[in-house]
Amino acid sequence: MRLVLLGAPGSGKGTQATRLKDHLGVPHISTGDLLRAEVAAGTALGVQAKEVMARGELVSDAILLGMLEDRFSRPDTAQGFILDGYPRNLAQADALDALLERIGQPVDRAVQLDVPTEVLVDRLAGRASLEGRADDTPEAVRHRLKVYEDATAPVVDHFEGQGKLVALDGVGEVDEVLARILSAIGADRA
Ligand code: B4P
Repeated sequence: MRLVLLGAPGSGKGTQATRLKDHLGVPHISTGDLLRAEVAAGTALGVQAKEVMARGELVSDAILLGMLEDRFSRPDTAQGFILDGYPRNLAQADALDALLERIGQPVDRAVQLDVPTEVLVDRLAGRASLEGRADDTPEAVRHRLKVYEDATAPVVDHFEGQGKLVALDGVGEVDEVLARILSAIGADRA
């Protein structure tokens, strides 16, 4: 299964991907986690990304594509993958299509998690108080939601045009949302 998870910040992409990887037996590739690992390791890329992420803006497409090409060169992606956090704009969507076509691993399904803004804001405020992530401050969250509306929402149409989109209600207990995703991708019958 080659799956892309779409949705606004706080919609549950990372939360669901962590669980889906165990159900599907494929790696979870989170561009947010890859970037945070670079920041934590203090690499040149991490130093560049740190301030951009803290402001809630998108890190440059070139950096993201380089990171993704590296990740997809590892053999574990041959069995499939769950991609979480990418693509975040139409240029990234086109770059992803080209990369996956080159390695013969096209996306099977893109799952969009729909969650109202007030729920997103509540969830991210909850994470801010628990984890203190630099980009979960109220100001950065407002900006991330705007970036999502402006740059990322059109990516949904990109996958819809390819007939690969599944849009789901992302509100509810984590296990309820997981069950909806598994059912929608036909992975609940194993
Ligand atoms: P991400 O790490 O992708 O952050 P995110 O959008 O907040 O999603 P995440 O997956 O972490 O959160 P989730 O909704 O699961 O990106 C962070 C930053 O990295 C970006 O702003 C950008 O700067 C940079 N970046 C990443 N990818 C990039 C790209 N492709 N291009 C450019 N820049 C990029 O969870 C949020 C909270 O909700 C959690 O506390 C969770 O516990 C809670 N939650 C989840 N599901 C719930 C449920 N059903 N009920 C209640 N709470 C729930």
